[in-house]
Amino acid sequence: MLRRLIATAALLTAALTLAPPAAAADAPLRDLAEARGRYLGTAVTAGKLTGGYADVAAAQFGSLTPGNEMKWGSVEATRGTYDWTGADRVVAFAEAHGQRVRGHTLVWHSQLPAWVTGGTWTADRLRTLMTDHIAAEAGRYKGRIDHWDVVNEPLNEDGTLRQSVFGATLGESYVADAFRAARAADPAAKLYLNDYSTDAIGAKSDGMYALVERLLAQGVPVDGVGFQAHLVLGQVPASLEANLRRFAELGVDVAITELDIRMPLPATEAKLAQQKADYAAVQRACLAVTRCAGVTVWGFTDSDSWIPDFFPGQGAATPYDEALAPKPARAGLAEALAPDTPPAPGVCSVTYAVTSQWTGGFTAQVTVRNTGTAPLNGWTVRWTQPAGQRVTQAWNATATQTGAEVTATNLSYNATVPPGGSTAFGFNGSWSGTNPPPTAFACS
Ligand code: 9MR
Repeated sequence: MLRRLIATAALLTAALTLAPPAAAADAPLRDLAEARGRYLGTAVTAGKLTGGYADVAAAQFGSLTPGNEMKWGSVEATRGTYDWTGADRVVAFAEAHGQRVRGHTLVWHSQLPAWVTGGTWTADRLRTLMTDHIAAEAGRYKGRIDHWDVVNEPLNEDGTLRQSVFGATLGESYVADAFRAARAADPAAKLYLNDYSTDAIGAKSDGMYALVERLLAQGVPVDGVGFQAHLVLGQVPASLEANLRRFAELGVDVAITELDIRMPLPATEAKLAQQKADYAAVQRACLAVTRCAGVTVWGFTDSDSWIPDFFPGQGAATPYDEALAPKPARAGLAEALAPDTPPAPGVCSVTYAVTSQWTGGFTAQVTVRNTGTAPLNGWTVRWTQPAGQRVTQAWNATATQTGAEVTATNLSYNATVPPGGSTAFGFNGSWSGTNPPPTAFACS
């Protein structure tokens, strides 16, 4: 048979990039989170749970936290007189919409009734007041609360015990007593220790870590640690994920409990884009740690955020604007929660060359190059024969042809192609008339 080398080989490239599923951005955040085995929650204000506010809260979030309604000062402003109106409303709303509730909070130095802060208490008396309060509140909602923030903000910035009325009067033992009382009142609830400025690895989170270690060593029923994550634009701590992980490795769950990301007003497109990246980074840090149960935003709309009151000149800290329109931050959460893309990003290119041609026959070499950043674990190249050519024999790949369509897949030994690497396969084909190269390749 006469073989003739073709001097000019036909070279073609084709690349295919897999895009994230288009539907993910529009899906309710609560469903996206649920599909990843987590919850996405929000703090709410009971009195606002009507109209559009209620619609977004119900549709988008799988967990609700009463922003203020379960605090001691809200439920027992007058000693012995309980007002559960706001708390009941949030719990009933959540139950009506298939949502969980994070109870917030049983023991905190702030938003206490004046009669507690103004009183003079012996250690025994204060301890009993505290455990009675826990029994009353956690008991009322027994079986209906997913997580309880049992003790909120127990630490100073340097990681030592805050000298609140509880810390100063009772020492660290109040934390253990609070958890034991909460377990007795509602055995099904996961019991959390919650604080702010513990998001990064540092003095305060080291103090929290040591506290949790001591509590667990004493058999105190601490189930989880909450990281409030009241963050500043562009300053998601680089150590957030590692910090969550080290607590998880102690044997407790972790959660982001009060996420908001504030910016100097006015909000600009650039600041909102940064905020989107920041929200996504926090969500991803939680997803990266198996024991991170979920993320709660501290208010889902800028119209219901504490930031402008506490940080004059700052705001726009939540994922929805004041008119309940989703901001880029909402898309950041959705994108981070979108279903996992396949491990190989499917980015490859194809080079095709006819290396020899003779009357009625030809040999071609096809090179698959991985242009992505992750290994290709198996590959498929598809093309259409433009002029009736037929593949008669292939090597280094399995090639099948149906009509004009050819599909070539890897063999076991050349399935993996590292980033930047390539692999080649060849085939013999038949032709008549002309033998033009395929015009495009799909590679995945
Ligand atoms: O969102 C709450 C706001 O409405 C109250 O005015 C404020 C009073 O301190 O508390 C806010 O919530 C806090 C939460 O209970 C504990 N972590 C810090 C939160 C922001 O201050």
